[in-house]
Amino acid sequence: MGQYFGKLFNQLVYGDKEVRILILGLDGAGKTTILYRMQIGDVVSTIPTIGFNVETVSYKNIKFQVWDLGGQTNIRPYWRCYYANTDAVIYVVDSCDRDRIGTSRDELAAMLNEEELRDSVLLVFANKQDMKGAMSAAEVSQALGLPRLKNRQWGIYKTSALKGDGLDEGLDWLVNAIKGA
Ligand SMILES: Nc1nc2c(ncn2[C@@H]2O[C@H](COP(=O)(O)OP(=O)(O)OP(=O)(O)O)[C@@H](O)[C@H]2O)c(=O)[nH]1
Ligand SMILES: [Mg+2]
Repeated sequence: MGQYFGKLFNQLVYGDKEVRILILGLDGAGKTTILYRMQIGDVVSTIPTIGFNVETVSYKNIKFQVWDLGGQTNIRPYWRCYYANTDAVIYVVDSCDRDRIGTSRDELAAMLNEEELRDSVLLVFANKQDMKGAMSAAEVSQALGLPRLKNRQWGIYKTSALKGDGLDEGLDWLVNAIKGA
C-alpha cells in the first residue's frame, strides 16, 4: 500500500522526469567515488575527473540523474554550465583538507549566489570521516557558513565514501527535502 502511494506520489509530482542532482566540490573530495557508491554500491578506483560523469541512480522509487563534475581549479568555472533545472546539489568536502576549506566555502558561496540554483536543495557531505583528524560535521558546517544561509533548505551528513557510511542517511534527507520543496 505504502509502495503504491509512493509510486503514485512520484508519478504525480515528477511524471517521468528524473530528479536532477549535481555533485560538486573541490578536486579530490570524493565526488566520483560517491557517484559510483550510489550507483553500484561499491568503491571504484577513480582518476581526477576532467569534464563530467553522469549516471542514472534509482533510490527509494525515485530516479536521480546524477552529474558528477570535475573539481580542479581550472575546470570549476564550467560548473555553471550545468546549473539549469537542478533540483539538488550534493556538495562534497574532504573533511581532512583544512587548508582548503576556505576555498571550498568560497566556491560554495559563489555557486549558491547563482539565480539558476535559487530553488535547489543543498546536501553537504563531510566526507573522509574514516581518516584521522577529520573535521566534525559541526566544524565543516561552521567553516562553510551553513548556519548563515538564508532561503535555502540544507542538510549536512558525515560520510565515508570508502566505507559507505552516511550516504543513505544523507540521501534519505534529500528525498524528503525534495518532496517537501
Ligand atoms: N579515506 C577516504 N578516501 C576517500 C573517500 N572518498 C574518496 N576517497 C579517495 O579520495 C581520492 C579522490 O576521490 P575522487 O572520488 O576521485 O575525487 P573527486 O572529488 O571526484 O575529484 P575530481 O574528479 O578531481 O574533482 C580517491 O583516492 C578516493 O579513493 C573517503 O571517504 N575516505
Ligand atoms: Mg571526480
